[in-house]
Amino acid sequence: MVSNTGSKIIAKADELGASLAGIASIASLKASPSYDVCGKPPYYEGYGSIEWPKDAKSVLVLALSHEASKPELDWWSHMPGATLGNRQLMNLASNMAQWINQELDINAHLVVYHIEAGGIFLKDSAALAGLGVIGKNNLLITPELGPRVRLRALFLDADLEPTGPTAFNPCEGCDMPCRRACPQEAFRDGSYNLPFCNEQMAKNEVNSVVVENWVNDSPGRVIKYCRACELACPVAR
Ligand code: B12
Repeated sequence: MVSNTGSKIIAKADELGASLAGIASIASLKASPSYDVCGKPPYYEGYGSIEWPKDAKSVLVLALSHEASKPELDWWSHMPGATLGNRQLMNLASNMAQWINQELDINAHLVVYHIEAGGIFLKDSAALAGLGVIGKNNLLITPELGPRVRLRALFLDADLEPTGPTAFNPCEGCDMPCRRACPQEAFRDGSYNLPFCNEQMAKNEVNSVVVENWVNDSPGRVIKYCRACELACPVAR
């Protein structure tokens, strides 16, 4: 059961344009697999020790649909927010924070994107909030939109009842087209290998393209980061 305050928050997120929303506790995030590997070699030394605001007790996770038919939402460029989808999510998060602060007397504050800058593990948060589960492609898979979502979050200085996790289990019995689709074979060892994935991201950066009619009808240079493991997922397609 979601608390009354929690359901009001989720209903408001829905009204303001979130595709999905849910609540997780900071305590559960501190017990999550990502928290455990943070600061540790071989990949995550750069994150250092994680410090989140000490009054934050819960996180509100917001998801926005990134359907394959709207690839431009995901194109990265030098503009505030970097992608059109992330700009929408930042606006949504900021409108939600304002509403929660004013209407519910709960202190809500924006979470930065990057973990090393004080951000949170958005996939773990979303899984703990019951939006979906972490799939074989190492992405959050939701029943409604598969992995084709982008995430943002707010810290809430209130102990709200979590909305997850969920028993959804889409990868069971799947023959993993996501893993076969990877151009770098980043799953060749049976789990996600970050350096291989990073090689693909670096290639995508070198191959940035100019798009006509980008922001304000002007041409702009964009990076189309690889989404192969995401777009190959059959869930909700
Ligand atoms: C750094 C980063 C990258 C780096 C490194 C990726 C990585 N996996 O470490 C690079 C640039 C390579 C990258 C690539 C991609 N990324 Co990225 N990335 C991030 C970022 C900023 C941090 C991720 C991170 O370091 N997490 C912490 C580490 C420790 O987690 P992890 O290695 O991914 O895996 C942990 C979890 O899976 C967890 N876990 C496993 N099982 C379970 C079960 C439960 C119950 C729980 C709670 C947790 C859990 O344990 C693992 C660690 O042991 C997040 C945004 C954010 N603030 O979270 C976006 C994010 C994860 N990326 C995203 C996306 C979409 C991508 C790409 C598809 C590229 C693209 N076009 O955007 C690829 C996909 C790669 C992949 N298959 O994982 C989305 C994911 C959306 C989704 N549906 O899941 C995010 C959330 C950003 C967003 N805008 O919404 N990314």
